[in-house]
Amino acid sequence: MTLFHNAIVRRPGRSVVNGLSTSYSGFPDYEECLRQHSEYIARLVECGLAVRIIDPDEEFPDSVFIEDVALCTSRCAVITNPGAPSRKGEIAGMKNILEEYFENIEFIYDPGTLEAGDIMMAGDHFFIGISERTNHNGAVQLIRILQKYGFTGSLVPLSGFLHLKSGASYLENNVILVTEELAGIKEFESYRRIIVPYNERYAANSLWLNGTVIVPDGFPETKRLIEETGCDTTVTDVSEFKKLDGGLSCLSLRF
Ligand code: CIR
Repeated sequence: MTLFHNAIVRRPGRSVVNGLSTSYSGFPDYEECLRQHSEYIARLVECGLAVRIIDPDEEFPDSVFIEDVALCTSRCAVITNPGAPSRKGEIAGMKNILEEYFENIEFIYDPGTLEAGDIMMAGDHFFIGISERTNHNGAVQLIRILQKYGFTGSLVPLSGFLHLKSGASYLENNVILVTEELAGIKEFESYRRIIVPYNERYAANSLWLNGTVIVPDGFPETKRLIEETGCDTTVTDVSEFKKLDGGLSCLSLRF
């Protein structure tokens, strides 16, 4: 079972209201984003993580979704190459920060693109979603890096999801929380799958941290299903980030 000790989060800037979105639920409110972000940090702390908070980067509206710019494993960190043109510059500065925690830092290079929301870690295996943001070249580069450190990786072709973890989360102990669409895929066959009801599919992005699962607020059936697996749950409201297609995991790097 993976234990998590650290998290890195980036405060939302005022520009967050201009983040990428395919949702028609309106612009997020900046003050409410800040409030929800603070609440999210409190949940991480309650799960036993030391949280490093980095300053907002106004130049990049989506930079609060820090998960996408790096993969942090127990043996190395990988700085990604975001597929969204407006997000590429978010990786600046990440090397300096991650060097404080990791001896080994790797990179994904053009023409490969990769956003770490597409990577689901399940022990020493990493599932990599092929999406509009992560291409085959980026995924293959990552698999080679992972193999260098004794890990394995495999591809999960996606359609209809921004990222793999928009539709699936690993809850440790061989359990995957998953949407109906992804529940039947061959790659997940050997796992116990907990299927999120269609009207709660946003909650497929929940976060297992040291025995507790953080669930987005407002998805009671998913919360109940997770509790049935024996995990504790806690909720946090991320409704403002949902307006930007962001889920719980997107808001932090955890290792
Ligand atoms: C984007 O479209 O890139 C952001 N508005 C949302 C990113 C969400 N990140 C994630 O699921 N890991």
